[in-house]
Amino acid sequence: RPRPKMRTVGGTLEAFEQDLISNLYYQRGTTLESASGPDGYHTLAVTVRDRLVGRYARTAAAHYQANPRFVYYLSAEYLLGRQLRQNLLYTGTEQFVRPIAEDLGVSLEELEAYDVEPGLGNGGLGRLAACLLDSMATLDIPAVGYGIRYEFGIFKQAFRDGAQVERPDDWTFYGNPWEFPAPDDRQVVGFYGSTAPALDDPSGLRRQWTPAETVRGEPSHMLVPGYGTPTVNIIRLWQARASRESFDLSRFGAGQYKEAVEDIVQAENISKVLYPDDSTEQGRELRLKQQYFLVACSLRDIIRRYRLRNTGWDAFPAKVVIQLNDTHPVMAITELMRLLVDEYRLDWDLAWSITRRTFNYTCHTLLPEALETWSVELLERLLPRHMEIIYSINHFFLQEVAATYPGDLDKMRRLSIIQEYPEKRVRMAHLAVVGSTAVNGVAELHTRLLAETTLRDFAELWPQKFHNVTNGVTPRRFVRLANPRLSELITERLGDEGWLTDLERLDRLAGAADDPAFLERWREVKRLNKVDLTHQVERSTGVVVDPDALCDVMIKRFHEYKRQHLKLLHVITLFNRLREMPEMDMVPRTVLFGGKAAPGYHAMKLLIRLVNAVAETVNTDPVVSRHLKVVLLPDYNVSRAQVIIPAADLSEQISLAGKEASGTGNMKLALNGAVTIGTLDGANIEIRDRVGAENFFLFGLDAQQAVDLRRHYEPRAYYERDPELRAAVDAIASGVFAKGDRSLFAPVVDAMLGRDEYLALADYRAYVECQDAVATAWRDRDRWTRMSVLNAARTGFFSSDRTVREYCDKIWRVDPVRVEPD
Ligand code: 26Q
Repeated sequence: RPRPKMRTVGGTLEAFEQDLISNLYYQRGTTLESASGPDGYHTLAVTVRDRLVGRYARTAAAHYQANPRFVYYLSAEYLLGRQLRQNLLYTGTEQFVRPIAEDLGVSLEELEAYDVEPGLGNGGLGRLAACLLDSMATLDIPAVGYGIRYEFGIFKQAFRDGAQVERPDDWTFYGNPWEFPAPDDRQVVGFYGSTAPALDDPSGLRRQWTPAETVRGEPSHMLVPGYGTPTVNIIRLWQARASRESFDLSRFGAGQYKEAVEDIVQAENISKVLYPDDSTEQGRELRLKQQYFLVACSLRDIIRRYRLRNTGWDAFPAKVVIQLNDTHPVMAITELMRLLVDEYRLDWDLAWSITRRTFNYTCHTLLPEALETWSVELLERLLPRHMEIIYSINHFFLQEVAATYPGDLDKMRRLSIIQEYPEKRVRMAHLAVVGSTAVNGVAELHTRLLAETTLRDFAELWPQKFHNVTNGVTPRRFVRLANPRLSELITERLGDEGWLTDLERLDRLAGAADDPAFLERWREVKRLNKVDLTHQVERSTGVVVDPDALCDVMIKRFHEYKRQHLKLLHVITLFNRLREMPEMDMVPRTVLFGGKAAPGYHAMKLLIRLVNAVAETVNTDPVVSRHLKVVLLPDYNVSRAQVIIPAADLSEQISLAGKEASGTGNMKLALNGAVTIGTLDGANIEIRDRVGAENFFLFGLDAQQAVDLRRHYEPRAYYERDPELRAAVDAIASGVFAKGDRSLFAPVVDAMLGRDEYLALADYRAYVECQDAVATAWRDRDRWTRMSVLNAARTGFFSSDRTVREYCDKIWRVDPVRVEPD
């Protein structure tokens, strides 16, 4: 689709400068002479932000006028990344800021240092939500994102003696200039209490819930501008506040100050902190409270918005489509039923029909331990009415099942929303599938495996419900903002910036892969990006690295299935080879790790210690360190990703096949010209299909082989058969990385030789040989650069714009609404 040319709401440079001075004076209460760094940052931020407000107002007006079908994206997590640069880009004001800042004797870089990243998510799922919102706005899709305004986001990671230590992320300490509080739209949410029959309901399906505790949800919103369009959508974040009754005046009067505020503290704890678990279920009461809090506030807000322009309920599913980002917000299904049946007095059947037509569910995992379940006992206590509703939903659903499969009790047991043994629990994924119109996986393999394994019985019962929507990433943040040098080169070659909103145009770069002059410039861009990264590495770790070395990166949460330990075995193998043959001609490499481990995930925290210990040993070895450097960059987050990704030569995507739902870092790296070494897992498969097998380093078992091997797997056999593998494992066991202490890393060795849950030893030989092929390819500079160019040229498919179009076509059936231009 043709896009209008980028519009500037920036006005003139003079007007921008005037607004800056005025905002400094009236918003910060200070003057140019006495302004501090934070004053400068906040002033710039609100001045840029204000240029989006007009667009937002026009978007809201256009939406009100058109009364369109809206997408409501419900997600417990958003990883938006820093806002300043993005908003400068989207408003076209970056051009003003440089000269003005120069005049004032500050740099944009200095000011940006105060721009805090809202870390309201763990990893891939939260970042995907942010990419989809960016693309929805860019495609003029009427949409609102709903989430939680955690007071503390994902913890900050530091290392002490190589071990991960966590510090709270007090991200709003200096204030957040990007959000608008909307206290008028607050909501009240109940918890606990009891239920009773509704007086006039013979069916018994309508009941009355009297909560024992109430909490207020206060919304604020952040602007989500589209690129190259005046559309500005919002993300609405809820913060828990004590409802007015919580302040116990009688206690306060009696001098019991602590007791008087106890309920306030309780209530406000709900949105206090993001749970830092990635892909492992942590069934905590407070977590369930968070989930219900998000859902209850958001649904009331959705209904409020619906009623601004519509009456009755018949049109509800036509005007409202709710997308559930994994199972975290699935209680929304139950809550909508409760609102419709108990509060708005609709028939059960009508309410159920409306509900099922309204919701869709995206699944992001295959790991059984990541499938959320909540104990019936907890639900009965915290949300008694919702538990009753779940029982009723399940009752009617199982009637349907019994009609389809008469007498098949085993099928009923497997499909049931309630798991009976070893204790009664609610399976949130089952509730999600039963209550949704469409269910989707996030990459082709993932969707296939969902339908064949995790959700097989459902896929058999309702095949038409299942869809694939392969993930994507926004090229605005992950190419244009992260990699301005490459962006300029691409724009120069393609003639305009159209690729930023039509990423498949990158395929026109393929011709340039045979142009030696272009290859030279491509290499130069990569080199300059590597120099930038080198500085950051040196600043944060003190390690000096060579910008001409192969930059080998593995950036993602630490998790066993992702197999950082397999990468480490390769590093140790290179170390052993260099120790054995100091004169060998090895390709110089910098191996960069980045990622956090969940604070309670002890195996991964120990692995982090080991990575740091290996890094220390490698980097201080006079011989080895001439060819090899190993760095674990602390506190990996979106901002750091934006520095690392443009500098990467090699992208490590080495999860055990069948475990990584999709991956999105793989896409960001390929788009920035990194070549992938990877398994046939998640979206790696689709990346390889597009870039071509000759431009992708494939190794390892496929998903079927992994399943087969696991049935009679003996990791020790691999250890005994392969001398290099044995040497690598023995090195860990020997204590060389622990100053001779053989016990410290013994659990890592035991896990490898004992169960080796994710078959790292089975894939080791193939991986090391593939890495040797990488090194050979690297020596041929033009060959490598050609591969790099072709990776970028052929991965335009992985734009989240394409992902959003697919959601629109297959699931949402929404149309864009154009907003009046500036
Ligand atoms: C659940 C219950 C209690 C506490 C925490 C959680 C929890 C939190 C976050 C469970 C899972 C997550 C995050 C999952 C996630 O990020 N999944 C990733 O989603 C990406 C986007 O689709 C995929 O690309 C990745 O493959 C997938 O791992």
